[in-house]
Amino acid sequence: MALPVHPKMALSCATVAPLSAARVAAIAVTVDLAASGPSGQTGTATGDTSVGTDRFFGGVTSVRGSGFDDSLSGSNNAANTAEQFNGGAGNDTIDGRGGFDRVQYSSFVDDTTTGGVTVSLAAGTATGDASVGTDTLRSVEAVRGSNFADIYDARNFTASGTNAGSAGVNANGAAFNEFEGMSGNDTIVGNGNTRISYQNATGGVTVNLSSPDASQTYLTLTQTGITTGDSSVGTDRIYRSSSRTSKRSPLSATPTTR
Ligand SMILES: [Ca+2]
Ligand SMILES: [Ca+2]
Ligand SMILES: [Ca+2]
Repeated sequence: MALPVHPKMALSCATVAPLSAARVAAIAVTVDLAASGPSGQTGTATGDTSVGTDRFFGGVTSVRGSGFDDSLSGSNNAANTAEQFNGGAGNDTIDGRGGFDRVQYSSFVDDTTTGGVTVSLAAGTATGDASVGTDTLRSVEAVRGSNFADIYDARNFTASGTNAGSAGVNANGAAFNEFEGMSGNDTIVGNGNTRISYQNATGGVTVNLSSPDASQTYLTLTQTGITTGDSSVGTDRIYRSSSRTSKRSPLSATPTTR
């Protein structure tokens, strides 16, 4: 026989952690991973009575927002670490602050992203269907896409501008960034310091950064490279601005450990 759950207990369980609370929040949440306070507090999460005011004391590096318009802010995390943000539905504002910060649109656990996402990294915008909304990105350097066909455009992504990268720049001033397309046939435009990632693929991938195909276009760009893999990857096409004079690949081959 199932034991009755006291309403107070149910509410308490739902408000223990900002990560789980966000799933049941009735209104947007504001999470700040750098809201220091008494007794060593390192961050806070606030919302309506479905969330309360949660304080945490270190060790929080990932945030899952509510289905509403959330405000999620990171900290100045150290080199070779990453902070991760999953805004969910709603028009979210995500500010990674310093360090390497990733927004996620993948359906890793029980997320419900139902369509592809279009990311303009320099402009700091990520748009999708109602399961994604229109998100504002600030100091965000990495995107984990949806399991659908995403568009990732990192052209003109530098250490200054609307969405400024804070994980280093190369000699041309292009800020380091990363895109992991997950499933779906994704479209990728690098900035000359872009890493493409397949770390969650369920099989090997074949990447050819020099595979031009004039029949494949994105806006005014033609394909310069391609990745193929199993259903966890799809066929991802890589493009480079036709106005570029450099023969450099738009994608970085420099291994890093972020
Ligand atoms: Ca949200
Ligand atoms: Ca950060
Ligand atoms: Ca994808």
